[in-house]
Formats: sequence, structure tokens, C-alpha cells
Amino acid sequence: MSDDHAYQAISAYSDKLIHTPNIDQIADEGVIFTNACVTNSICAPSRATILTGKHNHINGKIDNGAPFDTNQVTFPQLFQKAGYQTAMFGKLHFGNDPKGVDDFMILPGQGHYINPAFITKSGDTTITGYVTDIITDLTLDWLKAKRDTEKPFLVMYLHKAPHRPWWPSPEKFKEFTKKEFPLPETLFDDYQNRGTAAQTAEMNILYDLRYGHDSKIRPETFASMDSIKPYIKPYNWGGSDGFSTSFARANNVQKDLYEPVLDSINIWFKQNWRLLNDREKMEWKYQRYMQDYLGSISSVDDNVGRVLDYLQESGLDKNTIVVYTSDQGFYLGEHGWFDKRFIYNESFKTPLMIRWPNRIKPGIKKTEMVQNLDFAQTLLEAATITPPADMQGESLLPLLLGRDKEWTRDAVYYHYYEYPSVHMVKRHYGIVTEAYKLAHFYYDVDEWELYDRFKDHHEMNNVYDDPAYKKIVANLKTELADLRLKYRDSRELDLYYINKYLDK
Ligand code: SGN
Ligand code: CA
Repeated sequence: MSDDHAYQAISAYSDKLIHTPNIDQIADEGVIFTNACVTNSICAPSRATILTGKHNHINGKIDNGAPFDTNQVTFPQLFQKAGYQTAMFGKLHFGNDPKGVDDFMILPGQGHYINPAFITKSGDTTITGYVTDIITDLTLDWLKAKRDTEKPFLVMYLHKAPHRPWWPSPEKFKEFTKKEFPLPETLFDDYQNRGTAAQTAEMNILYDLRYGHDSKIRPETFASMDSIKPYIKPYNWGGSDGFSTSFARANNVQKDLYEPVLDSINIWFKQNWRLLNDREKMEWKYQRYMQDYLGSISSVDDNVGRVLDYLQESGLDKNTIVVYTSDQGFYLGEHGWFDKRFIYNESFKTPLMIRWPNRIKPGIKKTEMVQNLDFAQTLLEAATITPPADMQGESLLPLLLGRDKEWTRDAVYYHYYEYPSVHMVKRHYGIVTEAYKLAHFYYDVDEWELYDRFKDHHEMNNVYDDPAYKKIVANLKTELADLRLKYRDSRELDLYYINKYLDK
């Protein structure tokens, strides 16, 4: 699993932006889901859903700040009990150690790209190098030398990349800053015909990406450009924290590898920035964003290749299930945005591909609406371990093994909570069917949005108030109420979580 890996940036889904041959191999030799989605598009809550097989209102990890109650049953514990060797390497983001793993080395919080620190069973440590390579080294080392080869295993290999602030390795930084990427159709979205939430969110590339933090403009470049005025939100102006949190960790040898590319970006910025109009500024920031984001992904793909190669060399590939996914989707300039959180497509959907030789037919594509909620039950059933009755997902085995008729789900439930907070996306829950998406933004506004998924692929037109959709709205509201009941979510719980975590 990677952190914030948009399906738009995997060539098995779309080859517009990047070629990811290694990740694609999993899809080519197994199944790719084109409508996999999350229950709540944000990091730690997604991980909690994956581990517990429960929605966040049940497992309590509603946002990145809420504590994760480790007394809950997570699926690795059940694998461990069933005699599996278990391990976890990379980003967990819970604020506490994983349960049910024999071995782990996890990043503290978001972790660092360069010379990252790790939390281990025997104390904290720092490893020199680039985080994506290191997480892979740790995983391979465990597979090769640390596990008991007599036992079956479950290993969670969890990349920090491509999470903000998108520091690629020095080689990829050099390679990707030379590239130019196609602009998304909705890059200049003005959020008309949407709700208040889309208009007030703070994740617009032009206004909210920070030059220092994200675009790799050095603090000293700003210092010499004091006639440049901030955009709308002053706190976004000229932040240097991408340098102090990430780049400052690099040693001199590593810094020297980055400096020539940083120089070229900064010299260009200094000479040209003032001359650009807003449209050109948006395009420049989009290109810079894509160069770093996709450069970070390219290393993920190379490293996934290293793991797949090892599985093949060792013969483990023949009876190992390999899953590739992300903790959520991400905006790559669609609607002018970066980040995630919304029920809208790019953040709601997540990549999912699964390889299982001799069981899953190679090269199949599935369009059913499956969720991260389903992963625990799927993996448990695949390993013939009985899932606990209170897990809320559905095993994907029927879809994986050609028993499609057993799959009956036609609607999924979504609920996002983290507000007010970074990026300012308002709380909302909703229902998504093949044809429609109905969402209720219920905190500090009371607004409904309806999108016609067949007619409006880019979700640009909220048709909630259109009389032509009156009956559809009524039916969807009933279905949504049924889903809330089925998953045991309620108005009382919405208020409980508002009161519990907001200063009232
Ligand atoms: C940080 C990032 C945000 C991001 C959250 C959550 N800002 O706060 O852009 O949305 O993490 O991401 S940064 O200035 O620290 O880079 S999540 O994937 O962990 O949910
Ligand atoms: Ca994430």
C-alpha cells in the first residue's frame, strides 16, 4: 500500500501521466478493480477501516487526530493466531504500535522522505537513505532472512510516498523536473454549480500549495523577492517547512545531489514568477506538483518491482497473494485541487489490484463497487480463517474467483469527518450507486448534493434541486437511511463525534 497514490497515476488505470510497469504487472497477472473506493478518504481512518473491517463511526478512528483503540480486533491478529508469521514496515500513522505483528518498523506519524526515523520493537532508530528504498529493504530483509520459512506469512509493506511534501529521490528529481504533463480538463474549475464545501475547501493548487513547502522554492529565494504579495491566505505564503522538515535531514552528500535541480527551479522562479498571469502561475505550480508527485511514485514502482522479483526468484510468487492499493485516492489537478477527503471521484476511489496465481484469472477487470472495508474479510477468507461476525465488509472472493452472482452490493456508504482542519473540507456522508452520488454536508452548513454519474463524469453539476431528479433524490434518501441503519451510523453518532472532538 502507498500513501495518497491516485489511480490516475498508475498506468494500468491510465497512461496519461506515468508508466508504472511493475505495479501494472500485478493487474496484468491478476485482477484490477476500477471502482474500488474508501469509506472515508483520509489516511489513518482508512487504515483503521482496513485493519478492523469496520466503518470509522464503529472503530472510532474518525479522523487523523482521533485515537485508535488498540483493544479492537484487527485482521493481522487473526492471521497471527492462525499460525502466520506477520510483519509491518512503513507508514501506519496511528500514534500507537500495531497489534498482531511479530515484527515491525514503522515511521513516526507521517514519516520523513530523507534519512527517516523508525519506531521498532526495540526502540527508535534512523536509517540513512531514501524512504521508499528503505521500506523495501526492510521488507525484503524480513522476507529473506528474518521470518520462519516453515510458516505462512502476512507482510504489510506500506510506503510513505507519494504523500506531501513530495520529495523524490535525487535521481528522480532530476529526471522528472524535465517532464511536462497534460493539464486536467477541470484544472481551472471555479466551483460554480457545486455546494459551499467545494468553494471553501483549501486545496487549490494556485492558492493553497505552498511555494516553499511544496514547490521547492527556497526561503532565500523569497527573501530576495519581497515585492511579491501573498495570495488569499497569508499562511500559505512562502512556507519553508518542506525544507526544514524534509530537506534539512539530508547530509551534505545527499544535499549536493539535489542542489543543481533546486538551483534551476529557484533561478527560473526568481526570473519569471512576477511576469506570469494567474493562469500561467496555476500551470507552473501544477507542473511542479506533478513532477515531484510522479517522481516519488516512480520510485515506488521500481521498488514494487524489487519485491515482485524476489517473490519470483524465491518461488514464493506461486502461492502468495499480492495486493496493491492506497489509503485513498488523490486529486492531481482535477477541479484545480491537490489532496483528498471529498466523496467526489478522484479521492473517493482508490487503486486496487490483486494477484493470486492459479486462483484469480490473469488480466481480469472488475467494475463492481468494492471498498477498503472489504479487505479484512477477503484476506481472512482467502486464508481460510473465519472472519469475526461483526466485521462490516463483504469478502471479495466471489468476485475474485468467478462467482460473480454471489455479489449483490449495489450501493456504498461514505462518511468524512475531519473538519475544521487542514484543507477545510466540510463533514459529509453519502451514498454512491452506479448511477448517482448523493451527499449530505451537515456541519456548519446543511446542504445536499446530487451528481448524475452517467451524464456528469467530472461531477461539475449538483442537480439536487433540479425537479427532474425529485423522485431519484427521494429514493436515494431512503436507501441512504437504510445504509446508515445497516452500518449502525446515526444522527446521534454524528453529534457525538462533533461534540467529542470539537471545542464547544
Ligand atoms: C499533512 C499534509 C496535508 C494532508 C494531511 C493528511 N500537510 O497535514 O496536506 O492532507 O497531512 O494526510 S503538510 O503540510 O504536513 O504536508 S494523510 O494522508 O496523512 O491523511
Ligand atoms: Ca494518505
